[in-house]
Amino acid sequence: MDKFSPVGEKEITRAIVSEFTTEFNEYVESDCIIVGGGPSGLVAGRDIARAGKKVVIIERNNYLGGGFWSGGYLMPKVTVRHPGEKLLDELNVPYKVVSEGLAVCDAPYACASLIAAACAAGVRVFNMTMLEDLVVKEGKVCGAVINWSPVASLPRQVAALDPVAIEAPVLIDATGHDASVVKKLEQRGLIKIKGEGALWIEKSEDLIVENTGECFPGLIVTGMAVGAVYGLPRMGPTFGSMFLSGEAAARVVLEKLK
Ligand code: 48F
Repeated sequence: MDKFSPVGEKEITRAIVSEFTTEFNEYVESDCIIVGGGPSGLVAGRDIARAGKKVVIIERNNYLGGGFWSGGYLMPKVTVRHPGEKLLDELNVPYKVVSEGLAVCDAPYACASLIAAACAAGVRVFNMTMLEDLVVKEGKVCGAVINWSPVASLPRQVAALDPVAIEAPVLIDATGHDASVVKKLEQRGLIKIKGEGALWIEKSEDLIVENTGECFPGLIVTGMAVGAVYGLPRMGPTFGSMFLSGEAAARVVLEKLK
């Protein structure tokens, strides 16, 4: 049996620190910052990176995928209404067509495949990183104020640790139902969030894709955050529009970066 190389603690620590800081330094300025690594953010990131742009996802958890790991009701089966299965085909994720226009697949298989596709395309990820605020200059969003998630959630009197900021000419709010990025603008009276409507699957998916786009100069909204911002009906445990909305967000970003 092969023996492990005689590498010890200091080499391992240096490898982590130097690789991370080199990459962080490089991505302090990027073409696009995506906040939220759920299905819509991952699809958007994959397409933007594939176009050769520098894109970073900031994610408050230590894992990507958001609500994509489970289908609904603690059951890891993802439903996708037509034409959303196109993405499953691209990712080579097996699925079953259970009725006309409705496909079902395994959530962990689909989620892991999408994460792998985004990483393979060149998306960088800062995990355990929370968006605390936005950089807004001359009426345009142009950066994200970030902190480590555990620090950001501590009370101010315990950890008055200043965050840092990273810059990009365009940001995406892919934070799901919370619309956490747009909320930062609302707190300053710069935009009004309507809040998600009641569940209506047949209506919501098309509306989410149609309304995906720039909601404030420099800020694109995608995925369930679109529903929250524009008061669209919730769509429940189905994911096709998350994929198509992510693709639509990427197209808007690439057009703006031209
Ligand atoms: O919630 P999430 O999966 O958003 P999505 O891409 O997809 C929604 C579906 O998963 C599901 C649904 C469709 O059936 O209704 O809910 O719209 O992923 C959002 C990600 O954003 C992260 C959060 O941890 C999650 O991984 N996030 C939210 N707020 C912040 C954040 C923040 N302030 N900073 C960093 N990450």
